[in-house]
Amino acid sequence: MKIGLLAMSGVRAHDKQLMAFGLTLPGFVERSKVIASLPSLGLLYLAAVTPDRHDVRYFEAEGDRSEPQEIYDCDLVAISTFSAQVFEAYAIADRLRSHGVKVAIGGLHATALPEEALGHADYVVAGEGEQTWPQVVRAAEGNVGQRIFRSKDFPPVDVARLPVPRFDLLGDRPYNRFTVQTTRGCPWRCEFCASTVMLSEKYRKRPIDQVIRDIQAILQVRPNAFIEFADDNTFVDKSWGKELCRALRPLRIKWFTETDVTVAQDTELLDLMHRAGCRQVLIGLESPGRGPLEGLEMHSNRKAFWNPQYVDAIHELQSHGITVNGCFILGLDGHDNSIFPEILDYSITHGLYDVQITTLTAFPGTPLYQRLLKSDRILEQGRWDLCTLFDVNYRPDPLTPEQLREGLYWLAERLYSAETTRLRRQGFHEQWRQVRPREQELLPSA
Ligand code: B12
Repeated sequence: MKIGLLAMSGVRAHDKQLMAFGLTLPGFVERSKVIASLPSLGLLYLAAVTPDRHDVRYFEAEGDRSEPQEIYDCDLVAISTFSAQVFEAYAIADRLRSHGVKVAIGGLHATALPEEALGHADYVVAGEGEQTWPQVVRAAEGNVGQRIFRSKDFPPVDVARLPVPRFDLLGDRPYNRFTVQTTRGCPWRCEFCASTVMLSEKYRKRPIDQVIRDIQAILQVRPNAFIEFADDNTFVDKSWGKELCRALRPLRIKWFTETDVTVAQDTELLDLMHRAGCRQVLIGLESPGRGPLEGLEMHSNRKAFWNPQYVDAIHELQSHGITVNGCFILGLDGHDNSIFPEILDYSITHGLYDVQITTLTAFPGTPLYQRLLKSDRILEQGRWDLCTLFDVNYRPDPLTPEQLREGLYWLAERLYSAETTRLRRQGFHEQWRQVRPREQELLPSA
């Protein structure tokens, strides 16, 4: 069979005012350009487990959100989608199916709402795809009718036996970053989180030699690739993290990852991370003060417990030459109008090199969604297209939706202005300069 893998690309937001000015600010544009061009790692894994007898091609939905014409030559198309662009994905699926192309849909949204997705697909996969996809392919070959495949009904995916994602399928598309996973999942459970924790309960670390093998495969197709670890939380296990960094160092790559604030407790790890090419860590700080963090991490209230470490952690990381991308969620319970100037001030005072502000978003399948639904706080049910992390689709407390929106504009305009960006980054350079003279060999080359 001819099999097409279709990724939805780009960044989304529906709020016109935000699009008109907020998202055009230099700091935001810079980050969206960086992230908008990532290929879909999930689909490249599916390609790698597709039986050899099939002809597999990778596609991306076009800039105008439609599918490329060549995809109509396929017998089966796998569409990977998050919530924000799921209606676009469904529309593409409907068009393909009306032309006789079989469609399979998977990814985080289909995992949360497989029955909904089955309204637009021949096959839906809930959960990880490595074990289920070959069965989907077999079902399509045998003309089996519509079906939901749930990964929990198959043997669990063994991350020690993952194949090399088929980076070679990407051709010469102009990606500036490539993703690799070193871990899957996260041992903590934040109420709002809709990442790979939804695919499997367990936190799993991959064998380090296989992570290196995958990066080498990327370097073969793009010798200067910047690597982004598509992990939820890389450095939970500090000794394993040190081994990972020791193995990464000879590759002389530069990389970015997402992790929690405890990474900063181990200065040996920070040294190794910098020497191994870590240029930025993204950390979910969520809120500058402790109050709104209470209860957010549901196992043992970790977010609130870690809050007093934030300032030292930012300083430790940045004085090791690793920039921090501090993420704040606007509209957590307890946030009032003072949260907007507080984040602005905090980001400048502590020299956050990059800052990400998003509005609290109730993704389907999350405990947050259940809680807000029960208390009648979702504004428009089923508006998955508003799950962009920028649009407001719930009643915050004590803010009104309008105040939250206005606050987001107010903060975005100031936080990402050229002047604030300069001030924030100056903070990083000062922290880094304090140690630089005795650490000459660690100087970041970019
Ligand atoms: C890389 C990334 C991107 C890339 C995506 C590239 C791509 N086309 O896949 C870019 C930068 C484009 C991106 C954009 C957005 N993203 Co993003 N992104 C991530 C990130 C960091 C990693 C995702 C990843 O690679 N996971 C690893 C792979 C292996 O897992 P996977 O894709 O889920 O695939 C597995 C299974 O789901 C399944 N599977 C997936 N698809 C299919 C299809 C079929 C047919 C089958 C059988 C199986 C299957 O099999 C795979 C292997 O097991 C996550 C955060 C995180 N740490 O996880 C956020 C995340 C996925 N993004 C998120 C969001 C909200 C967005 C945006 C909406 C932001 C915005 N305002 O625009 C946009 C969405 C628009 C879009 N085009 O998709 C949310 C999604 C939440 C949700 N449940 O919907 C996340 C979880 C971050 C968060 N803060 O919550 N993102």
